Order: sequence, then structure tokens, then C-alpha cells
Amino acid sequence: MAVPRKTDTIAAVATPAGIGGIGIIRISGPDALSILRRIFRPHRINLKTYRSHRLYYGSAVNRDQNILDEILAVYMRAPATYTREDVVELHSHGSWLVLQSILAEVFDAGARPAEPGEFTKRAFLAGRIDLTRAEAVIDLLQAKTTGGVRLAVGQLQGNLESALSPVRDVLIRLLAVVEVAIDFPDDDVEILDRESLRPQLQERVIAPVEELLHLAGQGKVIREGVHVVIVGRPNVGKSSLLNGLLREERALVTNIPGTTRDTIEEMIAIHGVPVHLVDTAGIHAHEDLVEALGIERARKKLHEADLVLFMVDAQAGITEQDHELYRLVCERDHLVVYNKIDLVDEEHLQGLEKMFPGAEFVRLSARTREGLEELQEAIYAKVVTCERELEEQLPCAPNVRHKAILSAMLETCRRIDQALLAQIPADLLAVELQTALDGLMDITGVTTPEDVLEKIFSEFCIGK
Ligand SMILES: Nc1nc2c(ncn2[C@@H]2O[C@H](COP(=O)(O)OP(=O)(O)OP(=O)(O)O)[C@@H](O)[C@H]2O)c(=O)[nH]1
Ligand SMILES: [Mg+2]
Repeated sequence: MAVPRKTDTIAAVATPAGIGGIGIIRISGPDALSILRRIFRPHRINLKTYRSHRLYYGSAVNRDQNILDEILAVYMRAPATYTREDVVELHSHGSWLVLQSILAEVFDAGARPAEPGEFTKRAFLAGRIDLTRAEAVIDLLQAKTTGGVRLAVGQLQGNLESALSPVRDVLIRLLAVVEVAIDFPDDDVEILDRESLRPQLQERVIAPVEELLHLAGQGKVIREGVHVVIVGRPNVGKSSLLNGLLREERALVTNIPGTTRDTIEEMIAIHGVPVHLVDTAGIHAHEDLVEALGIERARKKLHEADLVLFMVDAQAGITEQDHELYRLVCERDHLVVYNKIDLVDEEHLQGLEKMFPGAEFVRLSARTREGLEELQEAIYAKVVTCERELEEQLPCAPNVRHKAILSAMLETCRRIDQALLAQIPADLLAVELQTALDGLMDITGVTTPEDVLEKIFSEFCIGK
């Protein structure tokens, strides 16, 4: 446990701005109880001491003992609190004005305004939670999908930390062996059986870190969803597909090429994965300026896409324009969609399917909905590369910060692996192992630099 730090007392409104049934002010720090005594008049007049974690009914009052609101107050004695400091919470009516007037008294009584995330930062600094759990609090507050909530809750319970701790233990053990070899250089060869260290490194460090990096990609899919962009020549049926997936007539559909002038974005869910669906203006050689702008935007969307649905018109066949467009698409993750299969026969289709060798494809009729189900499954299979079903809980998923650290760490570990093979001196090995270990410590917050901490906690709202 970390050494208790001498701190001041902070306070903030912990509930969101706006009108609510109740609003909560949170106070944390050594003066919390004295502040409570100064601004709270309990209903039980002869109350002498506040018992910890009990709710008391009474009034919030100012210096002149004027009543500001009728409230409930709770005093929570350290260390069994969110911050491990003394904490007081005041539950008033949810009016922003009332909350501000009580908060003003709290400041007057000696607290200072809390910075964004400062309560959670104190929990972290007090050693109550590690950094991955603190980050989970942000994720939980910002989660947009139920899958995102599940992930955040898992991380809050320490799933990521517990996935990392066996890796850390192995690295520490390897480092210990190497350091013994440094201390007894003459016995180096016997103590440091480099060959036997490699399987440990590969199986118990490199493999789990690779798996975690894989999960990071899936975590992003769950938290933020994926961008799927429909592109194709004019009139192939892109807007019809968007409407079909949405089950509503969202985009205008006509038999006039160039109907869609701008990109249209909508959201659907495929097996719980949020999919941002983008219908674009048909891309072709053009003269109309407005259309040209739409096409330019379509190209831009193409570059932001996680997955491109490249649509062709099975009846019209594959033209030179299709091939030109496909050259833009084929660098991206994509599926070829043969649309309007209701208008062609099997033989014709099989002929078409040879046009883009090696490409994954789906047959579709946006008009009759034939193949729509298969297309959704194909999209899902493309974006969810994890064996586990996403509806099931992923054990954990590193975020962008963790991912960067883990990638660097993986590289270091692969270097170490090669170094073991090359009979590198023990002291150089020790340096590399320490670097890998430092990376892990950065993730859980043991050695995280102050500026990184600042950045993480500044993403919180005030009062959390
Ligand atoms: N028979 C048949 N017609 C289709 C199918 N899908 C689309 N269409 C027709 O094709 C025409 C063009 O459809 P849209 O969805 O507007 O095509 P688009 O690719 O969005 O066209 P632009 O926005 O102009 O680029 C319309 O008349 C649709 O009714 C299909 O599967 N079968
Ligand atoms: Mg369209």
C-alpha cells in the first residue's frame, strides 16, 4: 500500500448539470468532517458524533444558519472510502442553484474545488486502484454500448491487471536469473542457461502479450464500433442496400445515376456491434461540380473505412470504371457485393465472380432482400476477428495507451529472445528485461510519468 499523503480537502458536485431529483456534492480530504459540522444541521439536535457510512437527515446551512436546502448527509471515515480519505457526501435537491449555494459554503468552510478526475486520481495515488482500473472508470462513464460497459466493468474489477501480473512475474524471475549471472560472472554459463530461458519468454511473455494486442483491436470494435462504407459506380444499388439494412427508406433511391450527392451516415447493430454505415455518392468521371464534391467526400470516407463494401451491378456487368474503382478499394479491407442478382441467372453470376480473383464476395438483391442476412454475417466475420463471440465477455481489452506500451514491450521481448540465442552478455540482457518490465509498470501506473497521469485524469469530468 502507498504511504498516506498529506493532502488538502477537495469538493465538487458529482451529479451532472441540469434538473434532477437529487444532486450530490462530494467532499474528500482531512477536513471533510469539520466541513460537515460547519454546513450541516442534523435533524436530531443532540447528535454528538457521526457514525461512519450512516445517512443523516437535516439541513444545509450558511454561516448565518439560514437554511439552504433539506438534505441527507453521509460521513465515510477513511480508509473504507472511494479515495481512502475521509469522504462526505451531501444529497440535496437536484437544482443546480441549490447545489452551487451549498458548494459555496463547503468552499467557505475550507475545501477547494476539485479538478477533473481528482477523486479517482486520489484513489489511484492512495493505492486503492491501479491505473487500469482508474481508466476503466472513464470508460464506464463514457461507454456508448452495452458491450463497452461490460468491458469497463471487467477492467474495473481488475481483469487487465490480472492478465498482466503473471507476465510481470515471469519477467521479474528472468531478470533475477540474469542478475545472479552478472554477480557471478565466472559461473555465467552454468547459471544462465540461455536456451532454457527462451521457452519461458516465448510462451509466458510474448504469446500472452500478442493475445492482449489482438484483444485491443476487438476492444476498439466494441467500444466505438466500426465504419463500413458502401462504394460503387452510380446506380448499382448502394442506397438501396443502406435502406435495406436500416429497414427504412432513409436514402433516396431512383434509377437515375448520381442520385446520392453527399455521404449519408446511419448506425445499425450487427450482433451487438455498432456499425456506422456510410452510403456514398457513386464514383465516376463527372462534370457536375456538386456531384464532384460528393465524390471527393466518398473518396475520403473510403480512407477512413474499417471495411469497404464494393458494390457492382450484376446485371450491367463489370465495366472499366468498376475496375478503376476497385484499384482504390482493394488496398482496404473489403467485400465485393454483387447486387441485383434477381435480374441475372446463375451462369452469368459465376462468370462475374471471376472478375475479382481472390476477393471475398457476397451475392445480394437489395430489392428482394435475398442475401442481406449473409451480407451481415460476412460484415460481422470481417470486423470481429476474435474467436470468442463478442456477446460473451472479452476478458479484457487494452486501450490505445496500453496498446502502444504493449507493442513496444513486445518488440523488446522479441529482441531479448534473439539476444538469448546470440549469447549476448548478461548485463545487456538485464537492461532489456528491465525496459520490458518498466513498460508493464507503466500500464498499471507504478512508474507512469506525471504528465501521462495528468492527461489520463484530465479526461474525467469534475466530481469523479
Ligand atoms: N432489380 C433490382 N433493382 C435494384 C436493386 N438494387 C437497386 N435497384 C435499383 O437500382 C436503381 C439504383 O438504386 P440506388 O440504390 O439509388 O443506387 P445507388 O448506387 O445509390 O445510385 P447513386 O446514388 O446514383 O450512386 C434503383 O432504381 C433501384 O430500385 C436490386 O437488387 N434489384
Ligand atoms: Mg445512392
